[in-house]
Amino acid sequence: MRIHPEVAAACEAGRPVVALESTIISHGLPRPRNLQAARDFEEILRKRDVVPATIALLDGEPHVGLDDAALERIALDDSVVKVSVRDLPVAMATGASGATTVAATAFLAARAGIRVFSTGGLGGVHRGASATFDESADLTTLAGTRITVVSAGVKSILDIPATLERLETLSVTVLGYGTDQFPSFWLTESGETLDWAVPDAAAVAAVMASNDALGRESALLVANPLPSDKQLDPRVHDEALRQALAEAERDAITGKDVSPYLLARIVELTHGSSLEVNLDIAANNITVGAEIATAWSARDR
Ligand code: PSU
Ligand code: MN
Repeated sequence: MRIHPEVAAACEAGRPVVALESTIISHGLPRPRNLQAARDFEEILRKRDVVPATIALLDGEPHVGLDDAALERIALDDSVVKVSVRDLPVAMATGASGATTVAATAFLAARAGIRVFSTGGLGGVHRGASATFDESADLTTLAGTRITVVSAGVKSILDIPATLERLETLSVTVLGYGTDQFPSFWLTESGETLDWAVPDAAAVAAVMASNDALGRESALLVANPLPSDKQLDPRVHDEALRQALAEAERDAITGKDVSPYLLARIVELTHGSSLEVNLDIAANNITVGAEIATAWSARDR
């Protein structure tokens, strides 16, 4: 694993670092906007004196912290595959290049000593999972990985109540950030209420410290909704979702292609408005990730 010197130095000194995933860049956002977004995400952190660590696999080598040429490859190179944790050993052995999912990013970030990771939306339990067994490895990986993940809940393409049930089963602590309402990514609320809400980043850092004191090797999930004046129009959302789900079924999309397919269709069906909301969400989660990493680093010393 190659840790960028800037990231290694910050981790060593206990300065704030936030990990970022790369599947959102390669498979979650359309080109060429994805490359600009990848650069913007890192800039949000740098402006707050937080070191960004975008994670990906380049020519079989896991990289924690990418330079601009690497960001460009992840964003624009067609040979970049989607890599979850189980794909890592094969991709490494065969020299493949890949963009890491939430699961693979969390796995590598934790091994590099990074404590905070911001993403857009976590994977979860797909609709119809009781028949297909399609549940993202994001959930089981977080159950055994000591990292704090900031996410705008999970997308409404998933079964949200089932995802929350699985997080409970897997003993992943879920904290609402400034709210007890679990978001559904493009929408501020999902209708699901959480047991725990925290007011700010210092409160998240306190929970991280308690989790460490207990010796638990499991993730904290910070659910961070977009303010309601920035959410996608719920009517536009509901119609696009209905149609995208119907088309995925018609086209018999399965396995790891399901999430990218639905995400791309929803961008098209909302004429790009879901994309703008998606970018706002990622920026919002990265900002909160910066606050948490900063609060954690202040507590550390
Ligand atoms: N959900 C999103 N945007 C994404 C993804 C999920 O709202 O970009 C990506 C993430 O990288 C996540 C992965 O880890 O899809 C989950 O894929 P799967 O359901 O195949 O595990
Ligand atoms: Mn899946």
